[in-house]
Amino acid sequence: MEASTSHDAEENSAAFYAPLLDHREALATRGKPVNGFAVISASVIFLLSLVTLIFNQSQEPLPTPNKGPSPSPTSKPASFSKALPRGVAEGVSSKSNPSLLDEVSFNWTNAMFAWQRTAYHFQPEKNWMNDPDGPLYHKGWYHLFYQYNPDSAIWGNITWGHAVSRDLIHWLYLPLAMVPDRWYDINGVWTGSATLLLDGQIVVLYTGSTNESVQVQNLAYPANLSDPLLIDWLKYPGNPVIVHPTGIEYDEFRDPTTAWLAPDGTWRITIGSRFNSTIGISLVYQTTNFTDYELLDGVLHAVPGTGMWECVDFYPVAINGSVGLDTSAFGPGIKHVLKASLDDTKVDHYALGTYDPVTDKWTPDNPKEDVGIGLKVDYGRYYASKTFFDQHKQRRVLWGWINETDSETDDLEKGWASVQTIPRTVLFDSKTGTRLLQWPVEEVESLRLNSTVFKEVLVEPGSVVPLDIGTATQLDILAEFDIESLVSNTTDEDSDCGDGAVDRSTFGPFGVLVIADDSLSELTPVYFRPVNTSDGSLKTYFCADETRSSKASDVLKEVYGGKVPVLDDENYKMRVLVDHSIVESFSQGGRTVITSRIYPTEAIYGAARVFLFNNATGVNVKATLEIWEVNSAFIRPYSFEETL
Ligand code: DQQ
Repeated sequence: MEASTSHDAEENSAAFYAPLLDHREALATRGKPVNGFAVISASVIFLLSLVTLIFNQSQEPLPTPNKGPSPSPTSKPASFSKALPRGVAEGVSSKSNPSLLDEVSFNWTNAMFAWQRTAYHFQPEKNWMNDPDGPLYHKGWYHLFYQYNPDSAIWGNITWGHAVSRDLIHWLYLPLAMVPDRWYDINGVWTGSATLLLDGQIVVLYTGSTNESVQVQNLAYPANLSDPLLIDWLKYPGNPVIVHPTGIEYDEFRDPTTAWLAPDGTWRITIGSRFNSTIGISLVYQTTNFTDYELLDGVLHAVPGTGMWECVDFYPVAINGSVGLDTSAFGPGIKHVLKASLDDTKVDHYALGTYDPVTDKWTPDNPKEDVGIGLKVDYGRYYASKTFFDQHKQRRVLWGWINETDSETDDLEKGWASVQTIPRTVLFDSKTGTRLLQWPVEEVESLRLNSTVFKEVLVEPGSVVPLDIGTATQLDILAEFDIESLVSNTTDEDSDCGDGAVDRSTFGPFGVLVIADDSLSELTPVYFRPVNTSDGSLKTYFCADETRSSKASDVLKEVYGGKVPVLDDENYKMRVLVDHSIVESFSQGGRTVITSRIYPTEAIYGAARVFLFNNATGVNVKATLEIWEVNSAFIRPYSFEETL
């Protein structure tokens, strides 16, 4: 259902932007209980704090990349002629890949496009989706809202799509929760978060892009809390509840977080922004009633050089514990995770640190691994992630958006764009003490069908071993690799993931090839690359190589990866979820995770296979695997006639 329409012509008349450019006037216009002096002081203190902060079995080696001629060219349709990525002009991160403009279009068939749709990941029936919004659990149902264009497979006209699930796997599409129908969100009901209050109420804060593309924060709530499906949503008549403060650009102020209750009994939220063109920051607001807010001095955190922070997420994790924590949890034995989605690079970064609820500042454990310059949530195609505390199962669950890496023209042709990752539980990695662990929610295992076990399969240097498992487009793969060194005292250059899986070194790469055809003309390697560096340290990289995933040239194909700690008593372990065009790969229990977005043209339907490979020059690999075929999830529209 759409949001309430009870207001209002009067609000529309107030849709001019002088107030929004000046925090004081805006507050006066809206009659907020804050005096001008307090606001000026707050803005000055805020700016000063920022300034202070700145200063302070086949024996064939793996084939090399196909650099041969591309498939037959076709001319580019006129609709694909924009040079700027979509979204940027509207004041948001890019939502298309114009870098593909110069590539030769592939002759895609409907069968190829149809195969790309996933079977057990969440995606709308049709059209465009981006960020996950306001995930929550209410009266037996998981709710997922998402940035959605109901009219087309490209970004624009952004509404809140809505779906519910009993188990985070099977989903029912519901009517749109909120549409752009007010002056303060007419250019888009953008990203936001939900908070469950102590008395059982639910509030949502979201960014509205106004009729002049100014970013403001708005309040909404369910019309009927006793409805488990939360079908109807109301927008607060006094919206917007927060406008950008002095010193912050009108189009760099978005994506409010879930609120947390501070020890003083008042609520806090944080909102990402940018200061002085280059410094990524997160502002903190205090509220008691969710309609009136006070900007607190300074910022939660800032990192020079990281640019605009979108979709900030801030939450506690238990240092020793196997359960997730409520967003307001605080005290000994707890660390806080700060995550920002970097507009400049389209990468989600996080860091672990300590939150001081008195000063409302967060300090990273390791400043060298600060937000935006250290760990990535996911090293692949992944953005705008958001967690929520699942009070039903006492766990923190993470959602992330997998954007397309093909052209808009192809998305329009397919009629849909984007997928959400399998929801993941998030825990602190007490073994390393420096990372999070992400793991697919346990419910995904309910989709496992028959499995095949392979024990200690020997994979010699330079070899590829087929694994006979039948249909290989929907898989859950658990693999463990033991390596036996054939050389001594060898060191290699530390070259991260190298130039992909064909780049051989002494100890790697080795791993699996998924969505590969028999002739290995298309394949996606997921692999480890251990390196004995000259300084005596052993490092391991976990990587996914998309460069030969498709014969088409009009899709982005990256080598993704990052370092993964492999402790002395551990083997190399990976879990790989294959779902048609999505491959989600987890190493060492989820210390390093990579999502791949691939568009094969031949390794599809019955032609898709799985192989082991070892492209190291100096190790034998013994691989033990269990591979499940994975059922499709039921994801369909909700019928109001049915009884749930
Ligand atoms: N997507 C939303 C914004 C957010 C961006 C707009 C991140 O609120 O900053 O669709 O992908």
